[in-house]
Amino acid sequence: MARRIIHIDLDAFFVSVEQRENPELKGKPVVVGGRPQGRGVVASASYEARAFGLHAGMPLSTASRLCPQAIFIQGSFPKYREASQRFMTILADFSPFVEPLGLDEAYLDATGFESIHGSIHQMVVKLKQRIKDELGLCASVGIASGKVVAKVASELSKPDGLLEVAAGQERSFLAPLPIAKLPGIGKKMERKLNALGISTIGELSLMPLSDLKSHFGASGEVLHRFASGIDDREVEPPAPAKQISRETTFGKDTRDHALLKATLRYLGERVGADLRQRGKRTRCITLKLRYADFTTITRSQTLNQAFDSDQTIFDTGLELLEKALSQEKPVRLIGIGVSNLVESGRQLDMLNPLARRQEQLNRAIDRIRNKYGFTAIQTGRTLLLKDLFPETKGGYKLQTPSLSR
Ligand code: TTP
Ligand code: MG
Repeated sequence: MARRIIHIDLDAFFVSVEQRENPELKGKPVVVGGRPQGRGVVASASYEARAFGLHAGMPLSTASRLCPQAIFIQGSFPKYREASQRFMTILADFSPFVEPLGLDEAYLDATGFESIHGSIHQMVVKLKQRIKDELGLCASVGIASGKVVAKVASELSKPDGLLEVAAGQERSFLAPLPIAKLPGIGKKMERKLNALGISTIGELSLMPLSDLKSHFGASGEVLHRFASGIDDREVEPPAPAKQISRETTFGKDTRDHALLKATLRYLGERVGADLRQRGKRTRCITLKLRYADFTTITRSQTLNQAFDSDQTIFDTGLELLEKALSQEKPVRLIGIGVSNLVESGRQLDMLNPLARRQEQLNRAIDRIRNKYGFTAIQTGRTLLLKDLFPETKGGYKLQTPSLSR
């Protein structure tokens, strides 16, 4: 059966999330990436801003010179991560074979799904509509027999596009396009190929394989296949997480033990929620501290029984923290993680009434948080963060958005 591979990518992702929240920004040149006086670069530019030559990676100072009327927004990563998770959840409703590539992009294998939706085209129309209705975002999609052609097609169809390349048309679809459109060809390779007189993908596909290999080594062969529209790489869903962690850097280095413990409790609860959502338990807790002088330590503890309760994550983390704090150096970063994950066979703790009650409590808290937001219910320990950080539905907006995985 001919494969049908979908590549999907959200349009101007960070900017579109901001526009959804603030409709006044719609139809205007908008840049996410910080203040124009700052030293940062453009992360995402609206299509109106792109008309002025703005693009991702451009220094903000250049961007504001080229387009002084652009609206610059600092952006908020947790918000984008939440939108990304919801995007991936919608994709999972359409195919069990989803390979995410970063936050706003994925491959789906839809081979054989015509029978469910009428056609793959129809399937994608429904998919795009759900993303619009539920997320208020636009996606562009390419459909082809392999990943490379699907990706080129979605890129070419932007914004709000849908482009299907029929089986057998891969080579002729790619042929007229400039070589820079082929994934894997960076600036350096483009210059080298241009110097060899190659400017289109069609010309590249006609280059003798031996020439390509002598210029580019092993990648010459891949280049040859991709330029000819041949790509039989599978869509690979990600391997399950081996560890889950969250960390944050403080706005100011701190020796405040109450703040350190409250932050540890909060980060531990985030880890616990993630752990339970994945249906896992852990046996190993790791604490990470980075001091003001940038020395970093990690301390781990392995327990006899696998567990998934916030209380045990925190109690173990706190024990490790208290030992580490004897060092009296100001702390720059704190993090907590769990590893050694196992599937949570339910009823592990049926004989232990305290563990059973903790489990029930955690599930009740998870349900409330999923419905009303993370900070809707809090333990006494984390209340102190209320005065320090703004709250969002996803949780506290910490000083640095580096709640990492
Ligand atoms: P992209 O999909 O490359 O860009 P985009 O979604 O803004 O625009 P489009 O797809 O319509 O061309 O990247 C997705 C997000 O990743 C983007 O919104 C912001 C972030 N990003 C950066 O932070 N830095 C970068 O250099 C790039 C390319 C993206
Ligand atoms: Mg995008």
